[in-house]
Amino acid sequence: MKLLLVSPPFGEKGQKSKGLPIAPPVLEYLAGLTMQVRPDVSVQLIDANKETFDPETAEADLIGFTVLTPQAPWVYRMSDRLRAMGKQVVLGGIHVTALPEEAAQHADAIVLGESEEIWGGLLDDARKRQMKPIYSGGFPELNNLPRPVTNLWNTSYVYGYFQTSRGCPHRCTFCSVHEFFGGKVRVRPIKEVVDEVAASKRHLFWGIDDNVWGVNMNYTIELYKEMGKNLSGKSWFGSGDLVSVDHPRSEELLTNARKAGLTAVLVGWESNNLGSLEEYKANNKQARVRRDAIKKIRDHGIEVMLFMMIGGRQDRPEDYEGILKLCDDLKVSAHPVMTTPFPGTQLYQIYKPHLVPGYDWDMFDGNNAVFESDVPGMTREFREDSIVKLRAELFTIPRILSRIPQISWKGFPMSHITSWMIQYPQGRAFKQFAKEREAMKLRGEI
Ligand code: B12
Repeated sequence: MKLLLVSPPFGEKGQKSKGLPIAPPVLEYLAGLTMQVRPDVSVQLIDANKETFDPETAEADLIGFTVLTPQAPWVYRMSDRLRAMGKQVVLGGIHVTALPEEAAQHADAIVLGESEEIWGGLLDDARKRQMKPIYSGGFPELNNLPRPVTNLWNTSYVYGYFQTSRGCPHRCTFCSVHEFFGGKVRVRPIKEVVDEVAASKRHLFWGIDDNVWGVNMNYTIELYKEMGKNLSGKSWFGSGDLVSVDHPRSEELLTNARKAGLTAVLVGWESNNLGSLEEYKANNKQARVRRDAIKKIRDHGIEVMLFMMIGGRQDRPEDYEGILKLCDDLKVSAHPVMTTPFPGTQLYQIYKPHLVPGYDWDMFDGNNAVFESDVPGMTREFREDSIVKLRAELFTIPRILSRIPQISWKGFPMSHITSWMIQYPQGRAFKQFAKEREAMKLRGEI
Protein backbone atom coordinates (compact mmCIF):
# COMPACT_ATOMS: atom_id res chain seq x y z
CA MET A 1 0.00 0.00 0.00
CA LYS A 2 1.18 3.54 -0.81
CA LEU A 3 0.81 6.34 1.74
CA LEU A 4 1.37 10.00 0.86
CA LEU A 5 1.72 12.51 3.74
CA VAL A 6 1.47 16.24 3.07
CA SER A 7 2.51 19.24 5.17
CA PRO A 8 0.35 22.19 3.97
CA PRO A 9 1.62 25.65 2.99
CA PHE A 10 1.83 28.31 5.69
CA GLY A 11 -0.07 31.08 3.99
CA GLU A 12 -2.08 32.06 0.96
CA LYS A 13 -3.24 35.57 1.73
CA GLY A 14 -0.26 37.24 0.09
CA GLN A 15 2.17 35.95 2.73
CA LYS A 16 4.53 34.17 0.38
CA SER A 17 6.74 31.58 1.94
CA LYS A 18 9.70 29.75 0.50
CA GLY A 19 9.38 27.29 3.33
CA LEU A 20 11.39 27.02 6.48
CA PRO A 21 14.88 25.61 6.99
CA ILE A 22 13.22 23.20 9.46
CA ALA A 23 11.94 19.83 8.23
CA PRO A 24 8.23 19.44 9.19
CA PRO A 25 8.51 17.27 12.33
CA VAL A 26 5.11 15.67 12.11
CA LEU A 27 5.74 14.18 8.67
CA GLU A 28 9.13 12.72 9.59
CA TYR A 29 7.53 11.33 12.73
CA LEU A 30 4.49 9.78 10.99
CA ALA A 31 6.80 8.21 8.42
CA GLY A 32 8.74 6.64 11.32
CA LEU A 33 5.55 5.50 13.00
CA THR A 34 4.33 3.89 9.78
CA MET A 35 7.61 2.00 9.35
CA GLN A 36 7.40 0.88 12.98
CA VAL A 37 3.81 -0.42 12.92
CA ARG A 38 3.29 -1.41 9.24
CA PRO A 39 6.72 -1.71 7.60
CA ASP A 40 5.22 -2.99 4.34
CA VAL A 41 3.50 0.36 3.64
CA SER A 42 5.53 2.62 1.34
CA VAL A 43 5.65 6.26 2.37
CA GLN A 44 6.10 9.46 0.38
CA LEU A 45 6.38 12.95 1.94
CA ILE A 46 5.55 16.35 0.45
CA ASP A 47 6.29 19.72 2.07
CA ALA A 48 3.86 21.93 0.15
CA ASN A 49 5.78 25.02 1.26
CA LYS A 50 8.72 24.00 -0.86
CA GLU A 51 7.18 21.88 -3.60
CA THR A 52 3.92 21.90 -5.49
CA PHE A 53 1.22 19.55 -4.39
CA ASP A 54 -1.05 18.63 -7.28
CA PRO A 55 -4.10 16.54 -6.32
CA GLU A 56 -4.57 15.45 -9.96
CA THR A 57 -1.24 13.63 -10.05
CA ALA A 58 -1.12 12.42 -6.43
CA GLU A 59 -0.64 8.66 -6.62
CA ALA A 60 -1.41 6.86 -3.36
CA ASP A 61 -3.90 4.56 -1.73
CA LEU A 62 -4.15 6.90 1.23
CA ILE A 63 -3.32 10.61 1.46
CA GLY A 64 -2.85 12.18 4.89
CA PHE A 65 -2.71 15.87 5.77
CA THR A 66 -1.64 17.38 9.07
CA VAL A 67 -3.71 20.48 9.85
CA LEU A 68 -2.91 23.62 11.85
CA THR A 69 -5.76 26.14 11.95
CA PRO A 70 -4.53 28.56 9.24
CA GLN A 71 -3.90 25.63 6.92
CA ALA A 72 -7.43 24.21 7.14
CA PRO A 73 -9.00 25.96 4.10
CA TRP A 74 -6.19 24.81 1.77
CA VAL A 75 -6.35 21.27 3.13
CA TYR A 76 -10.12 21.12 2.78
CA ARG A 77 -9.92 22.28 -0.84
CA MET A 78 -7.26 19.70 -1.65
CA SER A 79 -9.03 16.86 0.13
CA ASP A 80 -12.37 17.68 -1.54
CA ARG A 81 -10.67 17.43 -4.95
CA LEU A 82 -8.92 14.19 -4.05
CA ARG A 83 -12.08 12.60 -2.76
CA ALA A 84 -14.00 13.68 -5.86
CA MET A 85 -11.46 11.57 -7.78
CA GLY A 86 -12.13 8.59 -5.50
CA LYS A 87 -8.93 8.88 -3.45
CA GLN A 88 -8.97 8.15 0.30
CA VAL A 89 -8.06 11.04 2.61
CA VAL A 90 -7.24 11.11 6.33
CA LEU A 91 -6.82 14.34 8.32
CA GLY A 92 -5.10 14.77 11.70
CA GLY A 93 -3.54 17.39 13.95
CA ILE A 94 -4.59 20.16 16.32
CA HIS A 95 -7.26 21.83 14.17
CA VAL A 96 -8.97 18.54 13.37
CA THR A 97 -9.09 17.64 17.05
CA ALA A 98 -10.45 21.07 17.98
CA LEU A 99 -13.19 21.00 15.31
CA PRO A 100 -13.89 17.37 14.41
CA GLU A 101 -17.32 17.98 12.89
CA GLU A 102 -15.96 20.57 10.49
CA ALA A 103 -12.95 18.45 9.47
CA ALA A 104 -15.01 15.27 9.03
CA GLN A 105 -16.91 16.90 6.15
CA HIS A 106 -13.69 16.91 4.12
CA ALA A 107 -12.20 13.50 4.88
CA ASP A 108 -12.86 9.80 4.74
CA ALA A 109 -11.37 9.53 8.22
CA ILE A 110 -10.15 11.93 10.89
CA VAL A 111 -7.71 11.25 13.71
CA LEU A 112 -8.38 12.94 17.03
CA GLY A 113 -5.42 13.54 19.34
CA GLU A 114 -2.24 11.49 19.24
CA SER A 115 -2.02 8.75 16.65
CA GLU A 116 0.42 6.13 18.04
CA GLU A 117 -2.22 3.70 19.30
CA ILE A 118 -4.58 3.80 16.31
CA TRP A 119 -2.32 4.26 13.28
CA GLY A 120 -1.66 0.56 12.53
CA GLY A 121 -5.38 -0.28 12.64
CA LEU A 122 -6.26 2.72 10.48
CA LEU A 123 -3.74 1.65 7.83
CA ASP A 124 -5.23 -1.86 7.81
CA ASP A 125 -8.72 -0.39 7.35
CA ALA A 126 -7.47 1.90 4.57
CA ARG A 127 -5.94 -1.07 2.74
CA LYS A 128 -9.43 -2.63 2.67
CA ARG A 129 -10.99 0.78 1.86
CA GLN A 130 -13.02 0.42 5.04
CA MET A 131 -11.81 3.29 7.21
CA LYS A 132 -14.01 4.39 10.09
CA PRO A 133 -14.99 8.06 10.07
CA ILE A 134 -13.25 8.80 13.40
CA TYR A 135 -10.21 7.36 15.19
CA SER A 136 -9.52 8.65 18.73
CA GLY A 137 -5.94 8.51 19.92
CA GLY A 138 -5.82 9.39 23.62
CA PHE A 139 -2.62 10.13 25.55
CA PRO A 140 -0.12 7.28 25.01
CA GLU A 141 2.95 6.72 27.17
CA LEU A 142 6.04 7.88 25.28
CA ASN A 143 8.15 4.72 25.42
CA ASN A 144 9.69 3.20 22.32
CA LEU A 145 8.60 6.03 20.03
CA PRO A 146 9.75 5.72 16.43
CA ARG A 147 12.67 7.81 15.21
CA PRO A 148 12.03 10.51 12.60
CA VAL A 149 12.68 9.39 9.03
CA THR A 150 14.86 12.01 7.39
CA ASN A 151 15.67 10.57 3.97
CA LEU A 152 12.31 10.77 2.21
CA TRP A 153 12.38 14.47 1.32
CA ASN A 154 12.70 15.90 -2.18
CA THR A 155 13.91 19.13 -0.56
CA SER A 156 16.69 19.97 1.89
CA TYR A 157 16.65 21.37 5.42
CA VAL A 158 19.13 22.81 7.89
CA TYR A 159 17.39 21.73 11.11
CA GLY A 160 15.95 18.44 12.28
CA TYR A 161 13.95 18.03 15.48
CA PHE A 162 13.71 15.99 18.63
CA GLN A 163 10.99 15.78 21.25
CA THR A 164 11.36 14.68 24.88
CA SER A 165 7.89 15.32 26.31
CA ARG A 166 4.21 16.06 25.65
CA GLY A 167 1.62 17.81 27.82
CA CYS A 168 1.62 20.95 29.95
CA PRO A 169 0.11 21.70 33.38
CA HIS A 170 -0.21 25.44 32.71
CA ARG A 171 -3.46 26.80 31.36
CA CYS A 172 -2.46 29.85 29.36
CA THR A 173 -5.70 30.88 27.68
CA PHE A 174 -4.19 31.35 24.18
CA CYS A 175 -2.44 27.98 24.02
CA SER A 176 -3.75 24.72 22.52
CA VAL A 177 -1.34 22.40 24.29
CA HIS A 178 -3.15 21.74 27.58
CA GLU A 179 -6.37 20.78 25.81
CA PHE A 180 -4.70 18.71 23.09
CA PHE A 181 -1.94 16.88 24.97
CA GLY A 182 -3.39 16.98 28.50
CA GLY A 183 -2.23 18.57 31.75
CA LYS A 184 0.15 15.80 32.78
CA VAL A 185 3.64 16.02 31.34
CA ARG A 186 4.66 12.68 29.82
CA VAL A 187 8.37 12.22 29.19
CA ARG A 188 10.38 9.91 26.95
CA PRO A 189 13.09 7.64 28.39
CA ILE A 190 16.29 9.70 28.41
CA LYS A 191 18.35 7.00 26.70
CA GLU A 192 15.91 6.82 23.78
CA VAL A 193 16.14 10.58 23.19
CA VAL A 194 19.94 10.69 23.43
CA ASP A 195 20.43 7.64 21.19
CA GLU A 196 18.05 9.11 18.60
CA VAL A 197 19.88 12.43 18.38
CA ALA A 198 23.29 10.74 18.43
CA ALA A 199 22.27 8.45 15.55
CA SER A 200 20.97 11.31 13.39
CA LYS A 201 23.14 12.50 10.50
CA ARG A 202 21.99 16.03 11.28
CA HIS A 203 23.92 18.46 13.47
CA LEU A 204 21.38 21.22 14.13
CA PHE A 205 18.03 20.57 15.81
CA TRP A 206 14.90 22.23 17.07
CA GLY A 207 13.89 20.72 20.44
CA ILE A 208 10.14 20.99 19.87
CA ASP A 209 9.07 20.51 23.49
CA ASP A 210 6.75 23.21 24.71
CA ASN A 211 9.17 23.88 27.53
CA VAL A 212 12.83 22.90 27.26
CA TRP A 213 13.29 23.35 31.02
CA GLY A 214 10.47 20.85 31.40
CA VAL A 215 8.21 20.97 34.36
CA ASN A 216 10.22 18.21 35.95
CA MET A 217 13.56 19.68 37.03
CA ASN A 218 15.13 16.30 37.95
CA TYR A 219 14.33 14.79 34.56
CA THR A 220 15.56 17.83 32.63
CA ILE A 221 18.89 18.08 34.46
CA GLU A 222 19.47 14.33 34.05
CA LEU A 223 18.57 14.58 30.33
CA TYR A 224 21.01 17.46 29.81
CA LYS A 225 23.80 15.62 31.63
CA GLU A 226 23.35 12.57 29.38
CA MET A 227 23.16 14.74 26.25
CA GLY A 228 26.34 16.53 27.30
CA LYS A 229 28.16 13.21 27.80
CA ASN A 230 26.96 11.49 24.63
CA LEU A 231 26.43 14.10 21.94
CA SER A 232 29.29 15.98 20.47
CA GLY A 233 29.05 18.41 17.56
CA LYS A 234 25.25 18.69 17.90
CA SER A 235 23.48 21.89 18.86
CA TRP A 236 19.88 22.87 19.21
CA PHE A 237 17.39 25.56 20.13
CA GLY A 238 13.96 25.34 21.75
CA SER A 239 11.16 27.14 23.60
CA GLY A 240 10.94 27.65 27.35
CA ASP A 241 9.60 29.72 30.21
CA LEU A 242 11.37 32.27 32.36
CA VAL A 243 9.89 31.10 35.65
CA SER A 244 11.89 27.85 35.80
CA VAL A 245 15.07 29.86 35.64
CA ASP A 246 14.14 31.44 38.98
CA HIS A 247 14.65 28.06 40.68
CA PRO A 248 17.16 26.95 43.34
CA ARG A 249 18.71 24.50 40.84
CA SER A 250 18.85 26.94 37.92
CA GLU A 251 22.66 27.14 37.99
CA GLU A 252 22.92 23.39 37.49
CA LEU A 253 20.12 23.47 34.90
CA LEU A 254 21.69 26.17 32.75
CA THR A 255 25.27 24.87 32.99
CA ASN A 256 24.13 21.45 31.83
CA ALA A 257 21.80 22.90 29.18
CA ARG A 258 24.74 24.58 27.50
CA LYS A 259 26.85 21.43 27.73
CA ALA A 260 23.89 19.58 26.15
CA GLY A 261 24.20 21.84 23.10
CA LEU A 262 21.38 24.32 23.80
CA THR A 263 22.31 27.52 21.95
CA ALA A 264 19.10 29.57 22.06
CA VAL A 265 15.78 29.57 23.83
CA LEU A 266 12.60 31.30 22.69
CA VAL A 267 10.88 32.35 25.91
CA GLY A 268 7.29 33.39 26.47
CA TRP A 269 7.33 37.03 27.60
CA GLU A 270 3.83 37.18 26.09
CA SER A 271 3.00 40.83 26.82
CA ASN A 272 4.05 44.04 28.53
CA ASN A 273 0.44 44.94 29.09
CA LEU A 274 -0.75 43.83 32.54
CA GLY A 275 -4.38 43.55 31.39
CA SER A 276 -3.32 41.19 28.62
CA LEU A 277 -1.11 39.13 30.92
CA GLU A 278 -4.12 38.72 33.18
CA GLU A 279 -6.34 37.73 30.23
CA TYR A 280 -3.78 35.21 28.93
CA LYS A 281 -3.23 33.72 32.43
CA ALA A 282 0.32 33.17 31.29
CA ASN A 283 2.71 31.39 33.63
CA ASN A 284 4.72 34.54 34.11
CA LYS A 285 6.21 36.71 36.82
CA GLN A 286 6.94 40.34 37.44
CA ALA A 287 9.02 42.21 34.91
CA ARG A 288 12.11 42.39 37.12
CA VAL A 289 12.22 38.62 37.69
CA ARG A 290 11.78 38.06 33.97
CA ARG A 291 14.56 40.51 33.13
CA ASP A 292 16.92 38.83 35.61
CA ALA A 293 16.09 35.43 34.11
CA ILE A 294 17.04 36.62 30.62
CA LYS A 295 20.38 37.89 31.88
CA LYS A 296 21.00 34.66 33.76
CA ILE A 297 20.38 32.52 30.64
CA ARG A 298 22.66 34.66 28.49
CA ASP A 299 25.35 34.66 31.18
CA HIS A 300 25.45 30.90 30.68
CA GLY A 301 26.14 31.34 26.97
CA ILE A 302 22.60 30.68 25.71
CA GLU A 303 20.81 33.23 23.48
CA VAL A 304 17.29 34.40 24.36
CA MET A 305 14.50 35.55 22.08
CA LEU A 306 11.11 36.72 23.34
CA PHE A 307 7.75 35.43 22.15
CA MET A 308 5.32 38.33 22.23
CA MET A 309 1.63 38.61 21.54
CA ILE A 310 0.29 41.99 20.53
CA GLY A 311 -3.04 43.34 19.30
CA GLY A 312 -5.19 41.63 21.97
CA ARG A 313 -8.37 43.20 23.28
CA GLN A 314 -6.55 44.70 26.28
CA ASP A 315 -3.58 46.08 24.32
CA ARG A 316 -3.14 49.77 23.52
CA PRO A 317 -1.54 51.54 20.55
CA GLU A 318 1.55 52.46 22.60
CA ASP A 319 2.25 48.80 23.40
CA TYR A 320 3.87 48.34 19.96
CA GLU A 321 6.47 50.99 20.79
CA GLY A 322 6.76 49.39 24.25
CA ILE A 323 7.98 46.11 22.71
CA LEU A 324 10.65 47.91 20.71
CA LYS A 325 11.76 49.82 23.79
CA LEU A 326 11.92 46.66 25.92
CA CYS A 327 14.02 44.92 23.26
CA ASP A 328 16.35 47.91 23.02
CA ASP A 329 16.69 48.12 26.83
CA LEU A 330 17.50 44.42 27.14
CA LYS A 331 19.30 44.22 23.79
CA VAL A 332 17.22 41.16 23.00
CA SER A 333 15.16 40.17 19.95
CA ALA A 334 11.47 39.33 19.90
CA HIS A 335 9.07 37.47 17.66
CA PRO A 336 5.74 39.33 17.86
CA VAL A 337 2.58 37.60 16.66
CA MET A 338 -0.90 39.03 16.44
CA THR A 339 -2.96 37.73 19.35
CA THR A 340 -5.09 34.99 17.77
CA PRO A 341 -7.85 33.02 19.48
CA PHE A 342 -7.40 29.48 18.13
CA PRO A 343 -10.40 27.14 18.27
CA GLY A 344 -10.30 24.84 21.28
CA THR A 345 -8.59 27.42 23.51
CA GLN A 346 -10.10 29.40 26.38
CA LEU A 347 -9.23 32.63 24.56
CA TYR A 348 -11.46 31.54 21.68
CA GLN A 349 -14.44 31.44 24.06
CA ILE A 350 -13.55 34.86 25.50
CA TYR A 351 -13.08 36.50 22.06
CA LYS A 352 -15.87 34.68 20.22
CA PRO A 353 -18.42 37.52 20.50
CA HIS A 354 -15.87 39.90 18.94
CA LEU A 355 -14.67 37.79 15.98
CA VAL A 356 -14.90 39.39 12.54
CA PRO A 357 -17.79 37.61 10.79
CA GLY A 358 -17.03 35.71 7.59
CA TYR A 359 -13.30 35.23 8.09
CA ASP A 360 -12.03 31.80 7.10
CA TRP A 361 -9.33 30.00 9.13
CA ASP A 362 -6.52 31.09 6.83
CA MET A 363 -6.83 34.52 8.46
CA PHE A 364 -5.86 32.94 11.81
CA ASP A 365 -2.14 32.93 11.04
CA GLY A 366 -0.73 35.41 13.52
CA ASN A 367 -0.62 38.27 10.99
CA ASN A 368 -4.27 39.31 10.73
CA ALA A 369 -6.59 40.99 13.21
CA VAL A 370 -9.46 38.50 13.42
CA PHE A 371 -11.47 40.25 16.14
CA GLU A 372 -12.56 43.79 16.95
CA SER A 373 -11.04 45.79 19.81
CA ASP A 374 -12.88 48.48 21.80
CA VAL A 375 -9.64 50.26 22.72
CA PRO A 376 -9.47 53.66 20.98
CA GLY A 377 -7.09 53.58 18.01
CA MET A 378 -6.86 49.77 17.88
CA THR A 379 -8.65 49.36 14.58
CA ARG A 380 -7.96 46.21 12.59
CA GLU A 381 -5.96 48.17 10.03
CA PHE A 382 -3.86 49.85 12.72
CA ARG A 383 -3.07 46.52 14.37
CA GLU A 384 -2.12 44.85 11.07
CA ASP A 385 0.04 47.76 9.90
CA SER A 386 1.69 48.17 13.31
CA ILE A 387 2.81 44.58 13.68
CA VAL A 388 4.37 44.63 10.21
CA LYS A 389 6.20 47.87 11.03
CA LEU A 390 7.31 46.60 14.43
CA ARG A 391 8.69 43.36 12.99
CA ALA A 392 10.66 45.23 10.34
CA GLU A 393 12.11 47.63 12.95
CA LEU A 394 13.06 44.89 15.39
CA PHE A 395 15.56 43.33 13.02
CA THR A 396 17.69 46.14 11.63
CA ILE A 397 21.34 45.12 11.24
CA PRO A 398 22.58 47.50 14.02
CA ARG A 399 20.00 46.05 16.41
CA ILE A 400 20.94 42.46 15.53
CA LEU A 401 24.62 43.23 16.02
CA SER A 402 24.05 44.98 19.37
CA ARG A 403 22.38 41.81 20.74
CA ILE A 404 24.93 39.16 19.90
CA PRO A 405 27.69 40.33 22.34
CA GLN A 406 25.19 40.04 25.22
CA ILE A 407 25.67 36.26 25.09
CA SER A 408 28.52 35.15 27.33
CA TRP A 409 31.68 33.79 25.66
CA LYS A 410 30.78 30.45 27.31
CA GLY A 411 28.48 29.84 24.36
CA PHE A 412 31.01 30.88 21.70
CA PRO A 413 30.78 30.27 18.79
CA MET A 414 27.56 28.25 18.31
CA SER A 415 25.20 30.43 20.40
CA HIS A 416 26.48 33.56 18.66
CA ILE A 417 26.10 31.96 15.24
CA THR A 418 22.62 30.71 16.15
CA SER A 419 21.61 34.20 17.26
CA TRP A 420 22.55 35.51 13.82
CA MET A 421 20.91 32.53 12.06
CA ILE A 422 17.65 33.14 13.90
CA GLN A 423 17.61 36.92 13.59
CA TYR A 424 18.97 37.74 10.16
CA PRO A 425 16.66 35.57 7.97
CA GLN A 426 13.68 36.61 10.08
CA GLY A 427 14.55 40.27 9.58
CA ARG A 428 14.85 39.77 5.83
CA ALA A 429 11.54 37.90 5.65
CA PHE A 430 9.76 40.55 7.74
CA LYS A 431 11.13 43.39 5.58
CA GLN A 432 10.08 41.56 2.43
CA PHE A 433 6.65 40.98 3.91
CA ALA A 434 6.36 44.71 4.79
CA LYS A 435 7.24 45.62 1.17
CA GLU A 436 4.76 43.16 -0.29
CA ARG A 437 2.01 44.38 2.02
CA GLU A 438 2.70 47.99 1.05
CA ALA A 439 2.49 47.05 -2.64
CA MET A 440 -0.76 45.15 -2.08
CA LYS A 441 -2.21 48.19 -0.30
CA LEU A 442 -1.24 50.45 -3.20
CA ARG A 443 -2.92 48.03 -5.62
CA GLY A 444 -6.04 48.09 -3.41
CA GLU A 445 -5.84 44.36 -2.76
CA ILE A 446 -6.08 44.78 1.02
C1 B12 B 1 6.79 22.48 15.15
C2 B12 B 1 5.68 23.49 15.30
C3 B12 B 1 5.52 24.41 14.27
C4 B12 B 1 6.40 24.43 13.03
C5 B12 B 1 6.06 23.31 12.05
C6 B12 B 1 4.63 23.01 11.81
C7 B12 B 1 4.44 21.92 10.78
N1 B12 B 1 3.46 22.03 9.95
O1 B12 B 1 5.15 20.97 10.72
C8 B12 B 1 6.18 25.87 12.49
C9 B12 B 1 7.28 26.78 12.98
C10 B12 B 1 6.10 26.00 10.99
C11 B12 B 1 4.90 26.25 13.19
C12 B12 B 1 4.14 27.31 12.76
C13 B12 B 1 2.98 27.72 13.39
N2 B12 B 1 2.46 27.20 14.52
CO1 B12 B 1 3.21 25.69 15.44
N3 B12 B 1 3.89 24.36 16.58
C14 B12 B 1 4.86 23.52 16.44
C15 B12 B 1 4.98 22.67 17.72
C16 B12 B 1 6.05 23.31 18.60
C17 B12 B 1 5.28 21.19 17.55
C18 B12 B 1 4.37 20.46 16.54
C19 B12 B 1 4.99 19.16 16.10
O2 B12 B 1 5.54 19.06 15.03
N4 B12 B 1 4.94 18.12 16.95
C20 B12 B 1 5.53 16.83 16.68
C21 B12 B 1 4.56 15.90 16.02
C22 B12 B 1 5.19 14.53 15.88
O3 B12 B 1 3.44 15.76 16.85
P1 B12 B 1 2.03 16.41 16.54
O4 B12 B 1 2.11 17.50 15.58
O5 B12 B 1 1.35 16.66 17.80
O6 B12 B 1 1.28 15.19 15.81
C23 B12 B 1 0.71 14.12 16.53
C24 B12 B 1 -0.80 14.16 16.42
O7 B12 B 1 -1.29 15.48 16.38
C25 B12 B 1 -1.11 13.38 15.21
N5 B12 B 1 -1.14 14.05 13.92
C26 B12 B 1 -0.79 15.28 13.56
N6 B12 B 1 -0.99 15.48 12.26
C27 B12 B 1 -1.47 14.34 11.75
C28 B12 B 1 -1.84 13.99 10.46
C29 B12 B 1 -2.33 12.73 10.22
C30 B12 B 1 -2.74 12.35 8.84
C31 B12 B 1 -2.44 11.80 11.29
C32 B12 B 1 -2.95 10.45 11.04
C33 B12 B 1 -2.06 12.15 12.58
C34 B12 B 1 -1.58 13.41 12.80
O8 B12 B 1 -0.07 12.42 15.17
C35 B12 B 1 1.13 12.87 15.80
C36 B12 B 1 1.64 11.79 16.71
O9 B12 B 1 0.72 11.49 17.72
C37 B12 B 1 3.55 22.86 18.32
C38 B12 B 1 3.44 22.73 19.82
C39 B12 B 1 2.94 21.35 20.18
N7 B12 B 1 3.18 20.96 21.39
O10 B12 B 1 2.33 20.65 19.39
C40 B12 B 1 3.13 24.24 17.81
C41 B12 B 1 1.67 24.46 17.45
C42 B12 B 1 1.19 23.28 16.65
N8 B12 B 1 1.72 25.61 16.56
C43 B12 B 1 0.75 26.43 16.72
C44 B12 B 1 0.62 27.67 16.04
C45 B12 B 1 -0.38 28.65 16.61
C46 B12 B 1 1.42 27.97 14.94
C47 B12 B 1 1.30 29.23 14.06
C48 B12 B 1 -0.11 29.58 13.64
C49 B12 B 1 2.00 30.36 14.83
C50 B12 B 1 1.65 31.76 14.46
N9 B12 B 1 2.19 32.32 13.44
O11 B12 B 1 0.88 32.34 15.18
C51 B12 B 1 2.18 28.86 12.85
C52 B12 B 1 1.35 28.36 11.64
C53 B12 B 1 1.87 28.91 10.39
C54 B12 B 1 0.89 28.77 9.27
N10 B12 B 1 0.54 29.88 8.67
O12 B12 B 1 0.45 27.69 8.95
C55 B12 B 1 -0.25 25.91 17.75
C56 B12 B 1 -1.45 25.24 17.10
C57 B12 B 1 -2.70 26.09 17.03
C58 B12 B 1 -3.66 25.58 16.02
N11 B12 B 1 -4.93 25.55 16.39
O13 B12 B 1 -3.34 25.24 14.89
C59 B12 B 1 0.68 24.93 18.56
C60 B12 B 1 -0.05 23.78 19.24
C61 B12 B 1 1.41 25.79 19.62
C62 B12 B 1 0.57 26.20 20.79
N12 B12 B 1 1.23 26.34 21.91
O14 B12 B 1 -0.61 26.45 20.78
N13 B12 B 1 4.64 25.45 14.25
